[in-house]
Amino acid sequence: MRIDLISIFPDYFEALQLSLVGKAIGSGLVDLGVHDLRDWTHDRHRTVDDTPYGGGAGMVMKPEPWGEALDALAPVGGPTPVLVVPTPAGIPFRQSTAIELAQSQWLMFACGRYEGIDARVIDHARTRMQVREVSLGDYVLNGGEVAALAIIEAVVRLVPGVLGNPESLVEESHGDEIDGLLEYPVFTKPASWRGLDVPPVLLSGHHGQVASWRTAEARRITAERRPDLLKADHFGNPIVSE
Ligand code: JD8
Repeated sequence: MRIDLISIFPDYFEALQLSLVGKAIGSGLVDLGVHDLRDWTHDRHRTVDDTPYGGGAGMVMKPEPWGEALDALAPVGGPTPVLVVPTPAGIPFRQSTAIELAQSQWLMFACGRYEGIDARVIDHARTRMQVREVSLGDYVLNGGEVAALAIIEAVVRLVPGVLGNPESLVEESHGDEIDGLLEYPVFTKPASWRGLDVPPVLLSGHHGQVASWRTAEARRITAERRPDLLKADHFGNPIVSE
């Protein structure tokens, strides 16, 4: 998978060289390109922003540098990426979005700052490539970089060959494979720590009982913290025990 990132803070993405994504880059499963938007400015102040039409606080990112950057990185007539644009006005990013994006061969992230990117940049890009405006969640960040980092981690770990043991994908929270419940609690040695003991069923070796305990715990925690994830009955009430 090819991933390109465009930002005025390219150093933000040094973190991608670490851990699982770093290994995926090292093994060639992921080909990463990080680009400074200012490389597509032509004035000595390398200006990327200007005042908003219609007034209002803050500054807006100018369309020209973005247009030139996208033309340079995805030349017209050539193969096109899926342009991923993090924005608080985007469609919520979910595990299902990550699974969809992981099918793509080429992702390009347009990371905005200030009050956002001139809307014509996205309208123009839509004329020649798939564009996904996504939001990481209902809170305000100062730019798209952190969202891009989270989205890339969620997507790259789904790329075949990246996860050492793809089995671990099967049981995950929000995983579409199983029932979309939240994670059950996990434990490791020692069996007793500061007077706190691991639930005996987990030491029993009785796989059936362990599985039942884990499912019951996953349901309990989901009902407590995310009833919206639970299947609802005809009246819309969450179905906790099946
Ligand atoms: C991109 C500029 C800052 C946003 C004025 C603060 C995503 N879940 C999310 N929250 N915030 C973002 C996000 C924020 C961004 C940009 C994404 C580009 N900003 C702006 C509008 C209000 N400032 C996000 N994904």
